[in-house]
Amino acid sequence: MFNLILFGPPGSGKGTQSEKLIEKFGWIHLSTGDLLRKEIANATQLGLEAKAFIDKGQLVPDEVVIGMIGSALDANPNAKGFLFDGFPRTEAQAEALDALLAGKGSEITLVLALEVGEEELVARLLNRGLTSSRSDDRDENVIRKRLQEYHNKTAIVADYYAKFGKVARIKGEGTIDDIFQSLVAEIEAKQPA
Ligand code: B4P
Repeated sequence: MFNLILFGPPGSGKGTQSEKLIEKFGWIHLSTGDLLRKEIANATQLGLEAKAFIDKGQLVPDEVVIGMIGSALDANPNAKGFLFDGFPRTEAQAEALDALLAGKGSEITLVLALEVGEEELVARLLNRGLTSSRSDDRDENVIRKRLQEYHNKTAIVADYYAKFGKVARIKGEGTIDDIFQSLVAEIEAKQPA
């Protein structure tokens, strides 16, 4: 089983590249952002609680997202691989993911970390906010809070996996297709096509 984490700050292209990668490799796409937005759209109790954090640019509590990922893994017992998009976002989430995968006799294969400059990230997210229904993309203060959360709590996740030699850093600026080709090259080096 190939288990890929697509890592990077908000707006680095995780969602964009994930769609292309799952089409090419046929893995199950697990985006905690998408799962949370589905709960919000369905007005569930979990969704209402998550919305309060997301609208302030804060991370949702670990136990909520870990529970969601655990259920999604159990729901796909025959997957040939998983693409984790926007998860893990804290060291506690990374440890929980490792334990969940170990329980299934598996592990993280590769972490691809997209690197994009801060002002480019803000510009991309504000631009998406003009057309999407995402409330967290409309206010520059909320976007900057998300970036601060990333620096304070999420950036260390790449260091955590680097200790195991699993991280490749990819330049996330340029055309979507060029970045996609760089990601594919790293994946195929681990798993010949
Ligand atoms: P996410 O849904 O994960 O959203 P995101 O970090 O903003 O990135 P996304 O993947 O959507 O954007 P992308 O870079 O593809 O999280 C939203 C919120 O949910 C978080 O703030 C948090 O509150 C909560 N949450 C989610 N997971 C959590 C977890 N594990 N723990 C706790 N809380 C969690 O794209 C951005 C824009 O850039 C798009 O408009 C795209 O078109 C554009 N773009 C992409 N590539 C480009 C390129 N090469 N050039 C120009 N533009 C590009």
